[in-house]
Formats: sequence, structure tokens, C-alpha cells
Amino acid sequence: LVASMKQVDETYIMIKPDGVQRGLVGEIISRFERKGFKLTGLKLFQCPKELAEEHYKDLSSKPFFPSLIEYITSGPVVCMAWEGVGIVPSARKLIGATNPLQAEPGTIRGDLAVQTGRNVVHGSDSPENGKREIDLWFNEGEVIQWTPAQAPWFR
Ligand code: RTP
Repeated sequence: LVASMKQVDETYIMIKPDGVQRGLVGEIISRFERKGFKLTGLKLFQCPKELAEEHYKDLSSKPFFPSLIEYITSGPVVCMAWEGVGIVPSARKLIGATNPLQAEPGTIRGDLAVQTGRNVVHGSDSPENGKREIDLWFNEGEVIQWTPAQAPWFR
């Protein structure tokens, strides 16, 4: 099948403070690169409380909301925009279940995380939220639509 005929979506992936502090940035980025997705945005960022609250606003009534906001703002995160065919469900498959106890080995959380409250990475749950979250976390000009040159590395 011709890939260009398929719908390309974008998703917001974020390495949470525990992932950064444990030195898992390269490992996590690698998994998305090796899968074949295209990186279109990347930055290290100290998230202000207001942004964390906006990002997780659907969870604001949950008992764990204050500790979730404290966790996400406890140190820098790595914000990423990625694109590809079927990327939203595919990225969530690579990430694994929210609770690392339920996450299969081979997934990021299954291999690298222990607790729900320290589950190292976030991935958007729908293409609409992918767009919303990329707009929320990135400023204009920080997300780049690019096309690779054809095999320039051996010319
Ligand atoms: P994420 O948004 O981070 O990709 O996670 P998710 O969709 O897998 O899970 P969601 O239900 O949206 O929860 C967002 C994040 O909140 C924290 N959480 N803590 N019971 C708890 O203590 C609890 N439940 C959720 C996790 O960090 C989860 O990823």
C-alpha cells in the first residue's frame, strides 16, 4: 500500500520528570525513531503549574490531581511532537498501559517503570488531543514540517 495515501496524524509525547532524571531521554526517543515515526518538535522544558493544570484539566476532579501536578512540575520534561500513519494508537501501544504493573514487557512503561504515579512518559489519546496538546506545549515556529533528502549521507 502507498503510505502517502494514508492519513498521517500527529501526537504529543512527553518524557515526564522521572524519565529525564533517570537518564531515559535517549532510550525513549530511540524507540519512537526506530519505529519509523518522524520527529517534528523537541525541547527540554520546565512546566509551569498553570500549563500542567490545563494539560490535565479532564482529571481535575480526581483525588490524585494535586500530586499529578506536583509530579509533572517537579523538574524539566522533554516535549515532543511526532507524526506518522496511525501514530496516536501506535504510540500508546509503544508506551504501554497507564499502570506499569499492567504494561506488557517490551513497552516503555513495561520495561522501564514501576508505579502509575511515576510512569515516565505521556502520549495523546486521540488525534484531536494530539493537535490540542502540541498547540498547548509548543510556541509558533517550534514545530517543523520537514522532508528528508534522498540518501544524502553517502553522496
Ligand atoms: P498520560 O496522559 O500520562 O499518557 O497517561 P494515560 O492517558 O495513560 O492516563 P490518564 O488516565 O490520562 O492519567 C494521566 C496520568 O495521571 C497519573 N495518574 N495517577 N491513580 C493514580 O494515582 C493515577 N492515575 C493516573 C499518571 O501519571 C497518568 O499517566
